[in-house]
Amino acid sequence: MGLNVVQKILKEHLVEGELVPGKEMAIKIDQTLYQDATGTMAAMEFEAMGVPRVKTEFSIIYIDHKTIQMGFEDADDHTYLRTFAARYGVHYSKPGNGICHQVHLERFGKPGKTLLGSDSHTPTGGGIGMIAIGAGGLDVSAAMAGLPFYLTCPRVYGVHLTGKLPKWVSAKDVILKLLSILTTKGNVGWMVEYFGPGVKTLSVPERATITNMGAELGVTTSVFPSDEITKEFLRAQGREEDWVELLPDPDAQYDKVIEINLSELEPMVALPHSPDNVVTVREVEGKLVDQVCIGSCTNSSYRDLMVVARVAKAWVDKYGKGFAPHLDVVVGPGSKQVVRQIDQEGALDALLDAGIRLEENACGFCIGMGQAPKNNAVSVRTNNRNFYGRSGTLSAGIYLVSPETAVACALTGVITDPRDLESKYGLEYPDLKLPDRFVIDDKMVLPPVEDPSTVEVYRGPNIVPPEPSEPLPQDIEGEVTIKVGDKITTDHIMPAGQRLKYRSNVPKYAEFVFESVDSTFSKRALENKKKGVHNVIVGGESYGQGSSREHAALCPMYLGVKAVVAKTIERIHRGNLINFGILPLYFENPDDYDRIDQGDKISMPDARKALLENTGRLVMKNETKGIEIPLTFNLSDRERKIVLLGGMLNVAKEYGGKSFREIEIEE
Ligand code: MIC
Ligand code: SF4
Repeated sequence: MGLNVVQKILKEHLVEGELVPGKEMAIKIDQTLYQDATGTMAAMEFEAMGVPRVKTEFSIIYIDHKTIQMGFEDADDHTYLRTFAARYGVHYSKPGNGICHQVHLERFGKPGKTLLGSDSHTPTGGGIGMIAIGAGGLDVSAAMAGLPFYLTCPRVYGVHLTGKLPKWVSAKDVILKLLSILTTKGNVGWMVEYFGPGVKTLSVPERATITNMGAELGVTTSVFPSDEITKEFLRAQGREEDWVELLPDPDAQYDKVIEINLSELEPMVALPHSPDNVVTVREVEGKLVDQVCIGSCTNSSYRDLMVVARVAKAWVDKYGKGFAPHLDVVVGPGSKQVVRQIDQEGALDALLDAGIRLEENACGFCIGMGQAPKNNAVSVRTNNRNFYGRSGTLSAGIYLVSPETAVACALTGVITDPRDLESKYGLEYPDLKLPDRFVIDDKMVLPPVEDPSTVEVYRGPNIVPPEPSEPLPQDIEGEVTIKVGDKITTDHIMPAGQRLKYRSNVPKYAEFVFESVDSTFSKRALENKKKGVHNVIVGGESYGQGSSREHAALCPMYLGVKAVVAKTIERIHRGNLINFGILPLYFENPDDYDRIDQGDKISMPDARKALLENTGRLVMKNETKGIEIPLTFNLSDRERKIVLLGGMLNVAKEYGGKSFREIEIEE
């Protein structure tokens, strides 16, 4: 039987297990990336592994998240990462060079390779035919140390693309459409592969927008084939030699096929506060807009900003006025290459002329690093997440759209279907071609030094290495310290924005766990810990969706959380919980979620024994209500050992270098 692209790359990289969907397998990782918000903790974890030099083909650290630098912390962290990189054989992309996923696609990604990144939007690399996966920092560090990456062998959704996008409709509308079909729930253990005649109508930046926001589906990654269009893109980046052809076999199979006819799509928008809350722009048109933000790793490419600039210029030329006077239009380009390229073509000037606020080439507004909108604002953005509170203003609503829709809203001041720019305002849709040669300038990427002994790793006062946790106790005895609802994201658990500067300092950052949900949580949990009372978190569906930040497990671990009991838990977060010794448990009967409340005293007798014997089940006694609630767990042998030992930090400390098969666990 023929293979699809996912199977081809996985087969080529398989080092443990088999390609049987649903089973744990391990793959070799060729490339890794850290960014600065997850990278400091991951780098400390790498150092704890005692490996002198990275063992991957290529590893890099990007400084793009923590660039606001209000205080010494961020700059201290950058210096730590720069010296760490030089010493351990890692490339370092300086602040100002661009957003990790955009730069990686332009300069370093290679079709057919595997990439593991400590950021959930690493799947952007799927736009050039890589298997690019987001994971917790510890997993990425382990890959840098030469260990394979463990994952569930995926089932594959084949998205069959036919037709061609109409004018004013773009790649963002494709992924919003898919989010409306598959939603953010229930896709754990799946990958997405795009195939069919529509594929060749999409450029690499468009494909990358689609694979980038595939992260919001909760799938492990998304991938496009590597074809002539990929080759053209790499040639324009001066790296044609990195191209290999990678197409599905003619008789390739998919576990489920989804049909999307590109010709039938129309402009879409994800309403607050979830990326799958998708309707057509027509359904909400006319709503007054307070802010428009264009950028983020989803939509900040040359292609995206050129479209915005051309449309804005046509408007200014025709009507003699710029963006609507009452709103702010923020543009955050994806990379230095993008800025230089659009500048050479006069598009930067056109944007400034229409009245943008130009942001640094960084994550910026997307992660709440500045540009918090006004109270109750309608903020229209081209990024990928509109989770509650993420923009920095709790009462604001974020509307996720394409660059075409964003510029239409910026010009008219209300939510506008961009097709109206032609039918009502007489503008033409720009006919855009990617350049034959992009501006190539890697001066802001520092290679590692030849002789590591010449580098001293800088550690400022903000760098506080994480403390390992204790092994899993025999009985879990404590309370439900917090009960939350469905779709709790890692932004709810561990806020970013203003709090990002504490990413390297767990005791300090832990003060903000669940800040936007219940600001008393952290204090209550710490008091319990001091009294020897175990903390348990109860969640609903899709607990831990969104970002890869391992702090959403690491800080709860520090506060003495021993277990999360939920209806479902998302993939990256589940991996992070295990890595930090927190037991992921599921309600056997989802209705039992309603039989437990915050503050209930609970116990899980013989929890350790259940794991040792791998029973797959244990009972939670709700002492307050006098009832028993059956729970399940589903852990591989490797994962059980990690949880029993209290997390990967303990494993690395006590068994560094040993394979999991050799580790014997005491009762
Ligand atoms: C995000 O988009 O939420 C982030 C910030 O890029 C995160 C990583 C982080 O929290 O540092 C992600 O997507 O993994
Ligand atoms: Fe940065 Fe936003 Fe992309 Fe995350 S989603 S990497 S914060 S631009």
